[in-house]
Amino acid sequence: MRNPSNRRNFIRKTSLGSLGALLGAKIVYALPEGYLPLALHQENDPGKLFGKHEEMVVLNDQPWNVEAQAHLLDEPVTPADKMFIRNNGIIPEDVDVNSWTLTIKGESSSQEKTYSLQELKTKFSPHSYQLVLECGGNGRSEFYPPAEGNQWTVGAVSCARWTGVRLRDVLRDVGIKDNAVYIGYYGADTHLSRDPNKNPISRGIPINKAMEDQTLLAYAMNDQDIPIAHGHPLRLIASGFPASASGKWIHTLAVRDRVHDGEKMAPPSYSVPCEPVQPGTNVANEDMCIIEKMPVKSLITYPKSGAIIGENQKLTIRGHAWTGAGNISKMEYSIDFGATWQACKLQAAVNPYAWQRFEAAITFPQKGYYEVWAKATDSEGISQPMLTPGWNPKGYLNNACHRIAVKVS
Ligand SMILES: Nc1nc2c(c(=O)[nH]1)N[C@H]1C(S)=C(S)[C@@H](COP(=O)(O)O)O[C@H]1N2
Ligand SMILES: [Mo]
Repeated sequence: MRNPSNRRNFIRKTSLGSLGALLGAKIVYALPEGYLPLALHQENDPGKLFGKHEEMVVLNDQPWNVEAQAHLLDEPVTPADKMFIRNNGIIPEDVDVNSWTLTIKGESSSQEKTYSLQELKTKFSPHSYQLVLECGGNGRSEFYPPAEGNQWTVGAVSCARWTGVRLRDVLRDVGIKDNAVYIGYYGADTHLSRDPNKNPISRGIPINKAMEDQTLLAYAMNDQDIPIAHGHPLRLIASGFPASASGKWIHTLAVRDRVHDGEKMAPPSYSVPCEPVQPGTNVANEDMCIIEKMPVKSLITYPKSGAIIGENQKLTIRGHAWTGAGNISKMEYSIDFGATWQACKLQAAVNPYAWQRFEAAITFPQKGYYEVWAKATDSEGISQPMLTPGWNPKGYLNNACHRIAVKVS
């Protein structure tokens, strides 16, 4: 495993001679004390550190928060290099697969039980699903007044193929009490303050979500070990909920007799006003509700916004649509700012909580500038709004229609 922070310490302690060796060339003039040759400043490059695609956008590097752009998400299964990274703390540095364990405990667990990774993999049957993970704050940059936090545009969403064991199977093996209402997770990442007694985040899911077929303790992504930035060697996957419920680097799960009370579980974190409020309102925590189901949403992943086509040429657009429960029943596009809508071809989901591919061939009436808007409707009959919906203090759940610019010339 790559280990950026050990590397940094090594560089700090090392002599000019060995820095030269790292560079592959002699450093001719002495560097001032504490200076690092620019050529070695790759610590802030998510491409080199995490193998991310060069068009991924860094929103923050302390902690790492990196988003995709719409056109990078065109593949049906998101590859690791185009998957957004959202961290609240510092990525664990020394992950040893051989000694990693998962402990299940908590007041509503019938016993405390610890499994090695090997035990999890051999004792329970494996299941693979393509599962959408979308950060609750995806689209935050559109809210006004603005909300603090990472200014995600549209790229904090992915749909990879996750493999693991069902959380339900493990919970049944341990035994849970009748009064169990919530599962809380604990991961191995470090709080930004480096205080070992603080968790960067410790959220969870209600027991009925924990019992679903697609709720996994995953040890593989796209048929490989999970990349370190995404939770290697074990993460919870609870698709349909904000991705903050899908804890990375999981070593402990607590079966709780109340809503889990870990870091960033209680309002205002990952919560919205229970009743709509006017933009800019100060909302008391007791008037906020924890987000569960994510809303209906879609993304045009081809072409990239700004496409230019010739007159009389048809434009094929495609993308994905998803929703927090049920499925997408209708997908439409508009080239006249929503005055009229046309149907897109829509594929069924390969499994619950996978995104669904849509496609359309568009004819434009004459030369000019157009915007193509896409709108999904889910099986509950709920559609995406054209405008940024329900302002909320922390800027969550923006599921407004995505749009791209097209010029016909
Ligand atoms: N241990 C741990 N799990 C975590 C987080 C974290 O900071 N630490 N961030 C959460 C949030 S807010 C999101 S959106 C997803 C992001 O998953 P990804 O980085 O694999 O895309 O992980 C979630 N799980
Ligand atoms: Mo998130």
